[in-house]
Amino acid sequence: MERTLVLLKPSVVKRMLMGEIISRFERKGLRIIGMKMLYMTDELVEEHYSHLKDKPFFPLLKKSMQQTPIVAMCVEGVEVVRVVRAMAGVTNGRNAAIGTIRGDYAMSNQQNIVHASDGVHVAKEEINRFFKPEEVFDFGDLNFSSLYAVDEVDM
Ligand code: FUP
Repeated sequence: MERTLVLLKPSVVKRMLMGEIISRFERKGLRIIGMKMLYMTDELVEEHYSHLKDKPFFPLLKKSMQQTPIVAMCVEGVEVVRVVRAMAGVTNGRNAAIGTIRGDYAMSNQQNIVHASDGVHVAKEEINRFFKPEEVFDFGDLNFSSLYAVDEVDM
């Protein structure tokens, strides 16, 4: 089953919205199969946002990601990469549709609540960046029958 990486950014921790954001993924029917709180080191921010390291806003972005620990989650579901990106909404919270996470909780481009992997290949890389293999758990088909039709899951 497909997996993706979600980060709850420091603004979520500071605003005490962790439970609220996590519950949105659970309510959707996505399973959290790995979760931890950690400080992003300089190296981790630079690797994670390497595609942005030459942008003028990178120092500010880096600082914003290091204000508090973040919460990293490995989330599982059918087509979960696409579904979670849709749940997150577009990058800038002011432009994100109401009903999306960024649209409902963010007024900023940078303080935009969540990071979500933007492709299946990228998701694998990002999960490995934040989790050791033993920190991601395989629950098997626990409650798939209440989440999917039998022909939608490949177990
Ligand atoms: P996304 O995939 O939606 O997280 O968007 P990007 O990878 O393009 O952006 C990564 C982070 O850079 C986002 F958290 C927002 C931040 N950013 C800025 O701070 N300023 C900008 O002008 C653009 C992006």
